[in-house]
Amino acid sequence: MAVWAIGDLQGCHDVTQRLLEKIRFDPAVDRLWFCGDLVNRGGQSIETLRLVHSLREVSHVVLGNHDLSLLAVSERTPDEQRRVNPDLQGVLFAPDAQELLAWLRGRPLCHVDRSLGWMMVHAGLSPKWTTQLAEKHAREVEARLRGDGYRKLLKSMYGDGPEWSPRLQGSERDRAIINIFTRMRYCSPRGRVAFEQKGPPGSQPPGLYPWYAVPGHAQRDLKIVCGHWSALNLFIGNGIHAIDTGAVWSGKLTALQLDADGLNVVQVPGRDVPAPIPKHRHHKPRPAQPQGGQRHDGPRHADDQRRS
Ligand SMILES: [Mn+2]
Repeated sequence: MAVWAIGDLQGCHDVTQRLLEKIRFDPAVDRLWFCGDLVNRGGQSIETLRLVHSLREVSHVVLGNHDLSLLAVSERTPDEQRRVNPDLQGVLFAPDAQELLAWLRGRPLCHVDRSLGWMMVHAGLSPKWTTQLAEKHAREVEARLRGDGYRKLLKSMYGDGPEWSPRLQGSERDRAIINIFTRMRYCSPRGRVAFEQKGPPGSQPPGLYPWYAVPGHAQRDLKIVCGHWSALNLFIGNGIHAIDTGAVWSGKLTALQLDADGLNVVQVPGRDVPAPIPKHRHHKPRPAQPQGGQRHDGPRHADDQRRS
């Protein structure tokens, strides 16, 4: 029996399969924690989503910014959906899209196992958030994502502001919570997220800190495993294990064993080519796949780049 956390898949299905083989994943006894961004850019988003969905009884998944972006696009008109990149269109126009997206929308923003001693989020926590506060705020948004008003939430979630305050209400509160859980890298001591800063620590302007190293941040009683920040690479320190090692950017895909006594990290090489910019998509020969309604010939816009 082993519990493994796995970094950002980003539509890299074959890489994910190789990692599951390398850790000898056995669904009869082992469990998986996926730290979000299952889709986008890897070219195999629909296959990746089907794979994780097929493992849903033995897995926990938290939502990443790319997953939420896919959900938001899925509520737009077919004409608008044909403007996103072919990888996401492969999900949107798949025959089983509705089932997969309904399942994805039901995933949480954070997952906690207190007996195991771990919390999983995609990006980060606000400086003042304990693990208990983080859970509380995640549950607020998750209830709305699963409720009747989810379309409104998906429409209003875009935007960088306002910064988090416990006094926020309505859609501004939801947006601030979503931005912290799914887009955070650097922030100010007061918790203002610096969305434009994506480089490794040391590259940020004065007054900004990695979210886990903000002076005076809340004490946290669980270890935190997260993804999202590929420039950070595999980072272990300050109570966090960051495991987005850039599989989609020809880095690695990382598995971290959560129930091991010592550190047990298993990695496989990521995609063998860097992800192309959308209009120069790499056409890798792949087995035939169902073409039911899939469109790969529409105009291509860098829609997915907005929330990288
Ligand atoms: Mn991300």
